Amino acid sequence: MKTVLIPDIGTDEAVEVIEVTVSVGDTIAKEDSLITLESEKASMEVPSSDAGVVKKILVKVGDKVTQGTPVLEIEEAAKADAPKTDVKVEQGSTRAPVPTASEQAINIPDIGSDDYVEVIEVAIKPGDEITKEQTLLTLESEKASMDVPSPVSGKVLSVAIKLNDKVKKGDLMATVSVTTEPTAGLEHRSTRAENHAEPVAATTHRELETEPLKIGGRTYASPSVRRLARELGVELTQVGGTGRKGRIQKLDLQNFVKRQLAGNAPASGGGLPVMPKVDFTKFGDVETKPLSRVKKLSATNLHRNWVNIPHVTQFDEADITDLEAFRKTQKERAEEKGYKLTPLVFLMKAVVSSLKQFPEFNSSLSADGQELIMKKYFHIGVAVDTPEGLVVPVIRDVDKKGIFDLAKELAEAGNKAREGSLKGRDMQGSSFTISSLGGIGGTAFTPIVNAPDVAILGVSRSEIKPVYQGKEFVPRLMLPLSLSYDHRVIDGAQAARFITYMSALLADLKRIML
Ligand code: CAO
Repeated sequence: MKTVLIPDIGTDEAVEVIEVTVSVGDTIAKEDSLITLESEKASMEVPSSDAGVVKKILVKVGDKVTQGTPVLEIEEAAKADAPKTDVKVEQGSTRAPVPTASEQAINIPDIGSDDYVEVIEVAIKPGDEITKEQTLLTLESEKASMDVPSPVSGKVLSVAIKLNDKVKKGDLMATVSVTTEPTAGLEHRSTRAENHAEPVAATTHRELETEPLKIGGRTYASPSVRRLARELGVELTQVGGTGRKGRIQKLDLQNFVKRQLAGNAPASGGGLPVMPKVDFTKFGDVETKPLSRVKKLSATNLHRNWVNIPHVTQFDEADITDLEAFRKTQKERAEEKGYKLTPLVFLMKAVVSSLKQFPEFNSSLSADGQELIMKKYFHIGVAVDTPEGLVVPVIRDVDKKGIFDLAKELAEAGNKAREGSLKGRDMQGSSFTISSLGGIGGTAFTPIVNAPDVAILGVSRSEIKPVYQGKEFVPRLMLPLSLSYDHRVIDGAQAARFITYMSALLADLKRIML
């Protein structure tokens, strides 16, 4: 057994794990990406130093790691060469004329390698006013992308580097007329002051040359673009990249925001009213906590869905007295195998039967809103509550699976969600979503449609209620259902038929088991 450690990531500071890209049981090759890290200045993928089978994952999303932190335990495959961490040496760098004594030279900082690295974005031009820490350019090697921030504020006099140049530590980037005191530790020479930018974390972001950029898939963007996207609340998977290999550039992001504002602004102009900034300390003691990455991501999605989709929620109650009696007879069988048989698996089956009966509920609206894309598959998203926030793993082909298989898959997906080890693809491709709060409580709620789905079923806690059956009130176990739907696709009558059909199914054990 071998423990894979975090390699030198170019900084001693702890960096956050934002994605775990492997699972226990995966067979990995040397240099396969294991996790993604993100600091203030860099995002980076950590490649495996060895090949083998993953036996244990020792980090989770949200953990802070440094060089030497154990990532995985693997059972080693055949001994392989050490990973290649160097970038290719290509042509020499472009050099500019030596600046005059009144000018401040800014050089390429220590980038964690002595080799030449390509300039993939130049963010300044002569005449620009720049501030300290502003990104001047972005570099990219075979395995790393990094922003180079300015160590000073001032006015750019000349730019010594152009797009696609190959540069290395010490090369002149730009000359600046400095308006603030340069930072301590700058090199000064007799004829000029030479100013090295702060070293940024060297990254190991390896790009898959053959994989085109996909909506919902992996996005390529420099740390500064990622930061800007976060500040603007833009999900990068929504933005088309026009850079090399689909890389999202600052201009792409700006154009995306402009388009969104133009599209969403009401006829009267003005867009959505902005929330006021409130100083809560005026009212008492407060503590400010950062939102988790999962919370920030789900906040963006939920807000987008809330403002774009005209929601209506239809309520009903299903009589699950017989179903519950049956579940209790089967519960132990599932527990012997190590998982729980909850009402949720029966609901998944009932949902699929209802989707077959009412196919519009198993569709998506095309991006231009002109067509309905009818799905022939039945992949059900299940909202899972985790300490980091809400995630929605997708259980595939529910129509083809029995209740015990579904219970097992649901338990595995829930565990992965709580460990933070779900991969992007585990959360994609749903055709309908269930959000069950039945294990917690409450009588009803109005879930937000999980676009591009067109409907979502909210489930609350079942309760014994008196139900009038012909001559008398009879105690029955009633399950509250809340069906939210996109009113552009589904009419109220259809929704009422769907939920009535589903309630009837749940009340009839024989039909549901078929
Ligand atoms: N009525 C009564 N009891 C219910 C119930 C219901 N509708 N649903 C579940 N229960 C019971 C279960 O049977 C279980 O009891 P036992 O252990 O005695 O069998 C208990 O409640 C706990 O269930 P659970 O929550 O662990 O399991 P689940 O399969 O019902 O749900 C999961 C799994 C992952 C969906 C759930 O853990 C979860 O995270 N729910 C929150 C989802 C959420 O946050 N949604 C809001 C999103 S915002 O739209």
